[in-house]
Amino acid sequence: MAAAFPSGFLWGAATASFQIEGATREDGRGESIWDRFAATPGKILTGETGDPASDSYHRYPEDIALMGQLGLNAYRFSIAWPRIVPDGDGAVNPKGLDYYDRVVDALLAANIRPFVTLYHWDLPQALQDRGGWAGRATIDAYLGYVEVTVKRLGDRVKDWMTHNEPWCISILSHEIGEHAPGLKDTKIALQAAHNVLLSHGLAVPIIRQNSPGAQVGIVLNLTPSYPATDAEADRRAAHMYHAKFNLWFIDPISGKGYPQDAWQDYGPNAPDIAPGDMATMAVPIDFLGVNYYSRAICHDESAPGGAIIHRRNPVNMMARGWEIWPQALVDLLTWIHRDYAFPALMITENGATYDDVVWEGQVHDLARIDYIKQHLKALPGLIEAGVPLKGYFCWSLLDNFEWAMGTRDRFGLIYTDFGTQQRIVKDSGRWFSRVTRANAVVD
Ligand code: IFM
Repeated sequence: MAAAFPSGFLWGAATASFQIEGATREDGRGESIWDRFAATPGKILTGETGDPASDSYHRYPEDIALMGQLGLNAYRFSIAWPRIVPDGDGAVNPKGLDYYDRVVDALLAANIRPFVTLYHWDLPQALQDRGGWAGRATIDAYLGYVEVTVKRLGDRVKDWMTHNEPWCISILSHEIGEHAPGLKDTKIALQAAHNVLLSHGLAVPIIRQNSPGAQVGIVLNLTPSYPATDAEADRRAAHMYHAKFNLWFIDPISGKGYPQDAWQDYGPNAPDIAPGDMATMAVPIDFLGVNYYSRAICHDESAPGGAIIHRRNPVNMMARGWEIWPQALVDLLTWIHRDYAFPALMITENGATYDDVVWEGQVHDLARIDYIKQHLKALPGLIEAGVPLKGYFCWSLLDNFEWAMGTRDRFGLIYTDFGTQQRIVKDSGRWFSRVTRANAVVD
């Protein structure tokens, strides 16, 4: 018996501007930190830049037609801030607004509900030159960009997300240094995280004002952690991972403040907080977007072999070495529903990367089908048990520029030939179109 979803469930796919658009110098777009980072030798595994990526700046009508073929009723995409305000603040570029206007109209004409992420990592470089997210000036600039964008699109777009994955914006990019701007400084990273969450809190009322009836949320990447053994030290390590990776972001936006044990562990690197900040970032939201891919298994930090392992069973992995563990998605949604009061939850990203090959014009990505199926299967039961899950967005619509991995890591339901820009719906895309039409997990 197929596991069925409630009527009105949202079936979507997700993308991000820098990952799909290309056309980085067209129509007045300014430079972003990802343009600068990708142009720096050694930063991107394949040596590629954001051009042409999947060339969706030009090919969006074809991509929207493909969404129709997949039976999607929603599409999550992001706006490139440097197309709208090329220098971060100051002059607005009308051609940037016009572009997203056309995308939104084309989506609506195809009966696809646009879910717009306002920040998915392409910060204008001019703002980074003035300190980026570690400085409060970037918050002001962000609010100006948000206002101008929502004013223009807010009559038609009614679903907004302020940020995608604040952990990646701050820690991965400013402490680990794997993403733009490529810094390695914990103090700066935690200040950036604080300012991103604060900008979220300040943006929500601006969005509501300019888009009457809007549903507004934020997207967090959450990774459940499990101790590698029952040893007390491993359990402590798993808890600290959870506190720094998950609670550090979900607690402040829910009015619980920063987790105290992680705060103490960070010592002098903890962020500076101004009076009122914590209340501001705890503004009530309409939904939480949850991005889930894999779990973390944690060792005592002093044990040999590193603190975190991402897999227990080496045969059960996607191409990048992330373990496939669908139960963690169930644990995650159950925990969020139990401990927080978000009126609605969306899975805003879930998906897998494999080394797809084209064989006689087709892509037989059975492993991806299996991954998505395993993750979808438990959801109807959770919804029945009261978890307010309203939608599932697969990452990603089509193969694209996967950040530091370049185009090596393919996540799409649709294959992109990066030489010709030809699209091929993969077997997973065909299967997903049966799921979206049946509103149920099918074989
Ligand atoms: O491609 C990214 C996306 O931009 C953010 N979430 C994770 C995806 C896969 O790595």
